[in-house]
Amino acid sequence: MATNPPPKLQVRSSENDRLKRLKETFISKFGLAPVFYARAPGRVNLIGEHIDYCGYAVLPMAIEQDILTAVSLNKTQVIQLANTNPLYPDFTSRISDIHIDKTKPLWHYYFLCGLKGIQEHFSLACPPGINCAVDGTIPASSGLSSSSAMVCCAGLVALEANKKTLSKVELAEICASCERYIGTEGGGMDQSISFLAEQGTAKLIEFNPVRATDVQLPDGAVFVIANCCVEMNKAATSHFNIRVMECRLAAKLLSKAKGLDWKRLLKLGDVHKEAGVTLEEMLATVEELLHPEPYSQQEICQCLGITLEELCTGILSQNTQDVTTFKLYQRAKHVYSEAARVLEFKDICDQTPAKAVQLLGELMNQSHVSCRDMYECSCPELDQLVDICLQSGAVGSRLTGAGWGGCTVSMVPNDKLDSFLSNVRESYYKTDARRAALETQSLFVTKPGGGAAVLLEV
Ligand code: ADP
Ligand code: NG1
Repeated sequence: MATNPPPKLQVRSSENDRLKRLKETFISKFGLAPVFYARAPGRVNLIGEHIDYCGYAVLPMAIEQDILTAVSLNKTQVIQLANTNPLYPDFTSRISDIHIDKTKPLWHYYFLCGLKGIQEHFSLACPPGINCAVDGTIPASSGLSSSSAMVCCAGLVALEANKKTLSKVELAEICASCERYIGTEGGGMDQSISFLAEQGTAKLIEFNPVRATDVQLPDGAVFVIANCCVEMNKAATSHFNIRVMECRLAAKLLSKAKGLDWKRLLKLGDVHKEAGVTLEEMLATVEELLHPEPYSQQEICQCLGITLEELCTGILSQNTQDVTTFKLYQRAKHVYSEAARVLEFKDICDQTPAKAVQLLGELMNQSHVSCRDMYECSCPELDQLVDICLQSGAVGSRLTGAGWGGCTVSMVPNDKLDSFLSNVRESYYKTDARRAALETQSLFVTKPGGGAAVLLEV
């Protein structure tokens, strides 16, 4: 029996409107009642952006919005998916014919990632067929991890359908790996918090192996999410993977220049560990060994003593092989400085000095500037929204998640919350008809929510 598996909670669909509606959808689609439900939450990352895939700790919390599924099994070994959102068409396939196309991220591929991850983990020769209706409340492609919530929920559905058990940590690790079937080279933050979250506390998530430590956020302020209403689908573009590859190349160049085993090392965090120095010293090393001008493929090959063919097939991902220049200095500076900010944030939360809220806000602001200027993962709408949030009374505001669109997270003193919300509404949402239509789901206060669970009707 696995230790610390996701909980199985008892529910009554008659007392929960959303479950009731989902149950009705399920019955109308499949002609029978679901045998269990599963949910996995999205998350907001408070600080530590684009560093999980470099091996560094991040500091997210689960949000209330989630992917909720109703499930029954079938003996025909068919996977049948339906969705309450008409944007996402029904899908049917034989369970043995699972196919995930990296070039076109259709919604059901995220579900299939989770399913495939569990089937492969247990080498399941003859898994049962699954009927599943999905209902999601996380704004998609907005940095709140709707895709990982889908993968995690599907992983949990497959686990329960096959009567297997795994710990939350094992599930997080499997789901982080299997989401890569869709083509994005993510780091594991989203899947870890989706399984390991607990109501009332943010978490410091560390990797290799995955560990989660409670972080009590200070009284006196709340976190507010605001969506800039620009969507950025990570798997449909190469923005995200280019950054992962730039970090990988920076790790290789730095480790080669330092006489480390550069062929084995893939992450900036591993270079740091092997060098055995502080993060400040790593920042100085970046200044000394990398240059701010972009590196061409040729220069990288020269530095590493490899051919173009070896660079493309041995190091770069499929969708980054055509990229001609890479900014290594800027990306490494962001990663090492952001890793230090996460640790400072955690220390302040632990020690709660008198000015805790102010100090945390400053770290969030520094994080946004670094994401914007060094990592170049912001966009004009996000920058405008961050400015408006700060002018409206937030002590700190930053983009959250992958960026290039999506949400900001702001830390707002309790006594400024009402004026903050009405100012942001007026200055950002009411100025544009499309944004105004999306406002209610785009601007909201959030509190640390609980993690993924199987729900059983009593
Ligand atoms: P995010 O930052 O939210 O993880 P991604 O661009 O990585 O954004 O993934 C968004 C994709 O996840 C959507 O395009 C869709 O394919 C899938 N997705 C998200 N929410 C749902 C949902 N409720 N139902 C079906 N698919 C969803
Ligand atoms: P979102 O915001 O869900 O696109 C992505 C990655 C994370 C992390 C953040 C940036 C995936 C599944 N998620 O999150 O691992 O790298 O960007 O901090 O790739």
